[in-house]
Amino acid sequence: MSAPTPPYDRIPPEIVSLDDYEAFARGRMDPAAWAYLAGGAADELTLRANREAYGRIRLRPRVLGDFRGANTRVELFGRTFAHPLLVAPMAFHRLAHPQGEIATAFGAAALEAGMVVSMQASVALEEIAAATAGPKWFQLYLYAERSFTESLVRRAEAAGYEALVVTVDAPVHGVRNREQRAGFRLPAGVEPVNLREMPPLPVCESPFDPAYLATLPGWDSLAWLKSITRLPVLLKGVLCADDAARAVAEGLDGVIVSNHGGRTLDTLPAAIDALPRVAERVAGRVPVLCDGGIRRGTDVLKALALGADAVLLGRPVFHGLSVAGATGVAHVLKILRTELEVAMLLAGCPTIGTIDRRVLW
Ligand code: FNR
Ligand code: LAC
Repeated sequence: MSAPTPPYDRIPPEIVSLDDYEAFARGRMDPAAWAYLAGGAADELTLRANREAYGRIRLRPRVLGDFRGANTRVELFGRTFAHPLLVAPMAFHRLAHPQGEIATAFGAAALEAGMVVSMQASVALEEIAAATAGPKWFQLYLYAERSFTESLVRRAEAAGYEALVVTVDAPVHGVRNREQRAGFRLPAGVEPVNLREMPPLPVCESPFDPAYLATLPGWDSLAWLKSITRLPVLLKGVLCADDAARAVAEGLDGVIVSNHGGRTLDTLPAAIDALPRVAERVAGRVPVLCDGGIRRGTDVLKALALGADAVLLGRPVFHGLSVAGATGVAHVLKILRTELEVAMLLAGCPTIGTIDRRVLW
């Protein structure tokens, strides 16, 4: 595995969109690490669908609106965010940059973006939290065994994380053929450092091996988690309105509509296509967030119009990190935020609260 190319100290001026960042990042990362980052499950139909679905939605412009006091502020769990863009949890940022999640945290904080830190981060969760004052949430997977999870939750609470995000759509690694063909392995020096004390999961040929099945969490695991923490708990990886309704009924504090960036079960629908029914069922009782394929301010506007309270950005953050470290992450978020403002202005929406289905053609 080759080390990533050192980041630019000046952002190339021809980078003006998130896709430009992807094109620059592709040539800079090790090919196997790129396959891990960019790839999805199986034939990558869901990976592509996430983007194609946004492209099919048409916007409806409005002219000559009154925009005095216009802003992109949103409130989530009692905190006001300057805009509705958060960094999605992603493992191993050190694949893209020697400082890994620390650099990402600086970039996010510069743009006042919330950051969701992955349990599989390549830097200690305490160091990431301490690096900036920006708001951070902690993402984790649950297992039947609870004592390690409890210790992780206590660490996240002590470090100042403001919410827990439990990812439920990946109890098993997806069939990641691109990753397999590239022979991706973590390079020396990049590891999930927060999981050093975790009891190892059994190595099984089949996910139906009883030893593996014994590790899987259930709704009771979420009830338990709620019982041991006062932090809001969001469920990430919900596409089905029935699951979202159950989450609300179980007392969870938010849902994230996501197909894991097309990385788990191929041929799932695009996240944006699943969002409306989830949002309708949740009916404003808890925040609904959405991720997958968001690359344009117009995509953000569409997600908000179809019921999202905020959105998360995955791979483009990694691209920015690879190209120009913290500055690249900040620039990615800045591009998207400015595009969102342009789209809001042209669609006649001075505030996030005024965005609804009327912005759709
Ligand atoms: C992810 N994702 C993810 N999700 C999660 O809950 N925990 C994790 O550790 C990871 N790790 C991870 C690594 C990499 C390299 C990628 C690309 C993605 C999924 C992520 O949070 C998010 O759902 C998607 O990336 C969103 O789609 P886009 O924006 O990448 O299209
Ligand atoms: C992934 C795991 C880490 O998507 O969630 O690669």
